Amino acid sequence: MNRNARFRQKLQDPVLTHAMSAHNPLSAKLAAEAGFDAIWGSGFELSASHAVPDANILSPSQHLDMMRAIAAAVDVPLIADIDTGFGNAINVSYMVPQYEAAGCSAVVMEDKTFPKDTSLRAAGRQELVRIEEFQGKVEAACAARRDADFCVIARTEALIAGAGEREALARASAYEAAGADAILIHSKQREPGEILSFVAAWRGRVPLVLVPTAYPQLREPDIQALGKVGLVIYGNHAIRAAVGAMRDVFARIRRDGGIHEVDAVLPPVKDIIALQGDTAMRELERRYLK
Ligand code: SPV
Ligand code: MG
Repeated sequence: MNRNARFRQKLQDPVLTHAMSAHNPLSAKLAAEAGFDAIWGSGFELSASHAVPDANILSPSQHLDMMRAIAAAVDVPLIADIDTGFGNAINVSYMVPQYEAAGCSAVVMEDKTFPKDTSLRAAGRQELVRIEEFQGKVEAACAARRDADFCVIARTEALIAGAGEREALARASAYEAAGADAILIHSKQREPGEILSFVAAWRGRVPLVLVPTAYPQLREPDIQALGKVGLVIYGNHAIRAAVGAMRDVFARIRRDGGIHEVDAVLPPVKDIIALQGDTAMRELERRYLK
C-alpha cells in the first residue's frame, strides 16, 4: 500500500492516529524514529525556524520545498499545513497538485482570510471567510487531487475566532458536504471543555482532528474514548523542544567558558552522522567508487 492509502486507512481506523510536527527533514526523521504515525508539516514551526511570524510571511514555495525535503527523508505520511490555501479557490486548485507531487499525503486548509494570523497568539486577527467561499476552496482541493487517497482536511477556526459552537458546527457540516475527508476543529481555550462539547455535538460522518496544544491535559486515551476523533496533531513540540535544548546548551557553554561540560550530555557526533544517512552513502561508495 502506498503512503497516501496508508494514511487514508489510518485516518478512518478506529485507533487514534498521531502526528508530530516537524520543520525540517531532521526533525521529521526524529519523529518517525520515535514512532509517530505521521508528520505534521507545520506552518508555525517553519515560520519559527525562519524567525518570522506564522502569518503568511514565508512564500508558499518555501513551505512546499520543505514538504518535498521532508517527504523524501521519511517513509511515514506527511500532512501539509497549507494555511488558508494561499489565496482563493483558484490558488488552491494550483497548489494542491504541487503538494501531492511533493510527496504529501494530505493537506489541512483553514477557513480564515489570507493573509492569516497564527491561531494561538493572544488577540490575533482572526477573520473567517464566508462558508460558501470556503466550500468552494474545499471542492477545488478535492477536484485537484490526482490520487483519490490523497486527503483534504478542512479546518474551521470558528472557535478560535470566538464565533461559537453553533457556527463551528455549521461550518464543519458545510465543509463535510463539500467533500472534506476530515474536519480539524481548533481551540485555544486552556481547558478542553470547548472541544469536548463540540465533539459531543458533532453528528457528521467524517473523523475529527484535534490539536491539543492549548489544552495538553487531554491525553490520547481520553481522545480515543471520544470515538469521533481520527487524528491528533502535536502542533509545535519539535520547535519548542529545539528552542529549549539550544537555549540550555548555549547558556551552559557561556557559563562554563567552553564545551568541556556539555559534551558528555549531548548526542555524540556519530549519532548525527547516522541521522544524515551515512550508511546509505557508504553503500554507494562501496558499489560505485572504482
Ligand atoms: C501549525 O502548527 O502551524 C498549526 C497549528 O497550524 S497552530 O499553530 O496551533 O495553529
Ligand atoms: Mg499552521
